[in-house]
Amino acid sequence: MGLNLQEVKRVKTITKKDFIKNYFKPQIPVVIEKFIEDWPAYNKWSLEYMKEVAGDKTVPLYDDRPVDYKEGFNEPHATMKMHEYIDLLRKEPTRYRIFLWNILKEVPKLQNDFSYPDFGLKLMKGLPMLFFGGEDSYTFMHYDIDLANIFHFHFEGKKQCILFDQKQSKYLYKIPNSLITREDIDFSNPDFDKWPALQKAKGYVANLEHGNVLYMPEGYWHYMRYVTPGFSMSLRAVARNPVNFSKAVYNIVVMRAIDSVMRRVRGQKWIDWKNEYAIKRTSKYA
Ligand SMILES: O=C(O)CCC(=O)C(=O)O
Ligand SMILES: [Fe+2]
Repeated sequence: MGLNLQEVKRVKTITKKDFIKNYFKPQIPVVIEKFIEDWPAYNKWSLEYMKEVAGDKTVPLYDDRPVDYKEGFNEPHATMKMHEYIDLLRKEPTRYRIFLWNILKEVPKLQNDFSYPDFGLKLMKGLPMLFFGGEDSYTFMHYDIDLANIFHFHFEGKKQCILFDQKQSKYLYKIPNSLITREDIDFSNPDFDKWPALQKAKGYVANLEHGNVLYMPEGYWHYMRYVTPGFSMSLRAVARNPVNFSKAVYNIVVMRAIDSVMRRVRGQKWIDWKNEYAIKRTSKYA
């Protein structure tokens, strides 16, 4: 038996009114399969195209090593030229991922390939982020610091996303003062002897293909596995729920500051304490 996951509902396309009523208001995820077929990106965006337009850029890469107290928040583990990275992706499985790469800043002309869709939410225009991954690489389970509503557009290849809402946090071995779960949990095949509380969590799974967009409601946990090499773009809209909005402000102003002070003062002991506390706190719910 695996995790208790239901498939995210899939629709071919959707009106603004139906999106707001059926998904945004009740905060339910959805995959829209054919929303971007009129974007130039739908036909143009591939790994090959990214190599052409961004080949010379130096890109920040992340693998799945655990958090190290010496590293800053989201500090990359390696860098490469984009053309080298794309060749590597196509050649063999690699753990290296690009995470949170701002395309407007890096390759402004990519802006011409997409438009900001009108879902009835105000999208943050300055922050279209790209994510790349090789076969079988994954982005660890986390939620975003601003608890935003996220629209995740996928290109080339296949990707699997596992989602949980914030109510499930107590079953997920969440690390205190951070936005991640225990990094030694394999969410594609969790060991319930080691992580029994996970059996109580109720979540969602979505399989994305080229051109699909996944809507993730405010503060949703997400774990993403690249089944084949590919990339995605996320657009975001500020959390509207006042509780989520205050959590976002707290995370950005207080949580990050606490973490950087504690890493400096306590070093690895702080990281170790957080990891142990995650087990202690979640075990009560197992
Ligand atoms: O696609 C990924 O690798 C991660 C995406 C993500 O975390 C996000 O869109 O917030
Ligand atoms: Fe994220």
